[in-house]
Amino acid sequence: MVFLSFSLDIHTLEMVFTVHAHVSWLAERGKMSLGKRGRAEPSGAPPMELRYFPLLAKGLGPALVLEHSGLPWRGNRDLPFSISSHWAALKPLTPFGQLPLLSVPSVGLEIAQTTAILNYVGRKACTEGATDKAFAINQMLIAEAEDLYGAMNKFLPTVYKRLSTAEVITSKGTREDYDSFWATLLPAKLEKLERLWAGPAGEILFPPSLALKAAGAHPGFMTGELYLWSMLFQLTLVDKEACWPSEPVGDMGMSQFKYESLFSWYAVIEARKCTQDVIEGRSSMGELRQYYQHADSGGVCSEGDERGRWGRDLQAGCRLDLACFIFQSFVLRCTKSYKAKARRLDCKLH
Ligand SMILES: N[C@@H](CCC(=O)N[C@@H](CS)C(=O)NCC(=O)O)C(=O)O
Repeated sequence: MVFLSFSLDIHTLEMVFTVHAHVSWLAERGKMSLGKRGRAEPSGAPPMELRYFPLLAKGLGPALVLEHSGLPWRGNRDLPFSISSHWAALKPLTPFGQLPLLSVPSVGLEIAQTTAILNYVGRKACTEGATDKAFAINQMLIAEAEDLYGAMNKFLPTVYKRLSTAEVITSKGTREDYDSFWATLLPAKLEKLERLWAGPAGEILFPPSLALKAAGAHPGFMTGELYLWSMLFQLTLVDKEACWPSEPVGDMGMSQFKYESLFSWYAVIEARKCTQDVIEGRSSMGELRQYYQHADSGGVCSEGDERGRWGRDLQAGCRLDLACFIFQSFVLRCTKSYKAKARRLDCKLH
């Protein structure tokens, strides 16, 4: 609420700030004229390709970073890539047998590991932080987003896996662990981010003027910001109130978000068209479905109950794998017996 009312005053304030302030802020932040000034491929080079399961999980961050980069890219929808038709054949060709995978056909590069993908695109698009300070903060945010993901993976159920119970042990914690994630672990992390936003990160993440910030004059976002945002967005989908609690201010019955700076930043990124296109399924990546679920939601295990493995679509992929394996074994046996026969014949002839 505070954020919204604040943005109304902005146009008056905006006049006060000089072009110089804006330009130096752009320089600090990492520039979003991107490909043009960055390390982009020559025009006409084939676009980068991002493949992932049709889920938010670790697909949202790279898709956001690509969409915000302004560089040409193609994702699941336009490649096309689907689990049932392509994953089984692709898996053994990927560096670590996992997705996401970013292919750069112009240089014959296959990049696995989300953080490597983010850093590669950041370097290409000059969104990895232009100064040493911005670069360091960007890396901190990437690492913190990874830590958050690790915690989500441990404590939140998904469309494929439920929490552990007395009867069923999964790789997830129990309901008690789930509750303490929201009550203790996450707030501790959000408080630290809020502190960071008010300090050194804030200097870089926000323009020198509040006016520019609230007027939506952000030219773009660093990769670490977008990756961190992708985790906060997924947490917000699971439990918005727990992520963004309000607290009373003054005696007038007013309230504001507890993590005010963090939330303002979150809301600015959310409002961006590039962001909306990705989360609404309009980007080249197509639809990315919610992966992490509220413990009480009907979405838990709605895609399959693999208790440690991936679900429905992948099972189809695995069945395909098995069929290929049986077929290959058969061919191998035929080849072996043919070779043996040929050897015997060979011996007879000599
Ligand atoms: N550390 C890797 C983890 C990648 C990962 O766990 N990928 C999962 C989906 S999120 C996967 O490919 N699972 C399917 C499989 O292992 O066959 C990263 O950040 O990219």
